[in-house]
Amino acid sequence: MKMSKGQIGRRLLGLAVAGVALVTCGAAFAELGQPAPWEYKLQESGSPVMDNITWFHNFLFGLITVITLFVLALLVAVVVKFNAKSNPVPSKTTHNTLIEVAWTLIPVLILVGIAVPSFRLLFQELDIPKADLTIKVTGKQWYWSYAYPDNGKFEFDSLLAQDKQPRLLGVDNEMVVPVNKIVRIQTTGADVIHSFAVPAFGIKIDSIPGRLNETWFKATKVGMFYGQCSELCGKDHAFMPIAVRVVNDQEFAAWVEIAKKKFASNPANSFASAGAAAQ
Ligand SMILES: [Cu+2]
Repeated sequence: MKMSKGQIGRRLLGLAVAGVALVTCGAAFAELGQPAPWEYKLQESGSPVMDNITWFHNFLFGLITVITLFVLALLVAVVVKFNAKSNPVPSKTTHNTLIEVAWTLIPVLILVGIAVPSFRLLFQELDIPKADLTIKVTGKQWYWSYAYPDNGKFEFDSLLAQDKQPRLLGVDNEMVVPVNKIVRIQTTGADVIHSFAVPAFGIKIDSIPGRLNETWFKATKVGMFYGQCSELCGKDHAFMPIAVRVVNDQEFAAWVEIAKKKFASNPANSFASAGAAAQ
């Protein structure tokens, strides 16, 4: 079957329209704070860092699409115009100063254009602003412990709850944080290396025994946000989810009061055991 140029053009246009439709409909698959069926994009953002990660991802994706199509067009032009049949007497040209300067300079400019937002994002992730609240996260085989040293000093374990939804993400005791507050996460490992990751906040940081790593997030939406341990840490690596409940200030204060009492005698509570040892 031979297609005219017009037909090819129309087909390409159709493909492009279908692609754009797919990308726009992708929003329908997104679910705040957790993965969704048929999702193929980043999770919906719930923090300023993730806003920038999403922007940077889309920017690079657009750029690489344009570059790939450009290279494809050049290859097609070479194949069609310069094959032995349509171009029996090849040109003997070996140099073209203008083109050589251009194909050196333009990629350099593109890389500089990528480097600027890339470094800006790196600094935003690594330069921790003044925190409103610090939570110490300890990765253990195979669950997490959360300590709140600023808010009445309590610590508790967070284990996978088999009967809770979403499946394999629900836990017995969620981490609770106030909305629009800067939360500093300090993390370490109690046994092996784990990794504390919550996609919607744009954080992923190794929890290493004997080291204290830091990261931060500012949750900008209330709701539940889920993550998982992201470093292979043993047989139940897949069963130590992270569940973060983002609430308003009053709800957070109320939860702190309840948690202080509830976890006061918790054997996991390092503050309690430190107090007991001192007596
Ligand atoms: Cu782990």
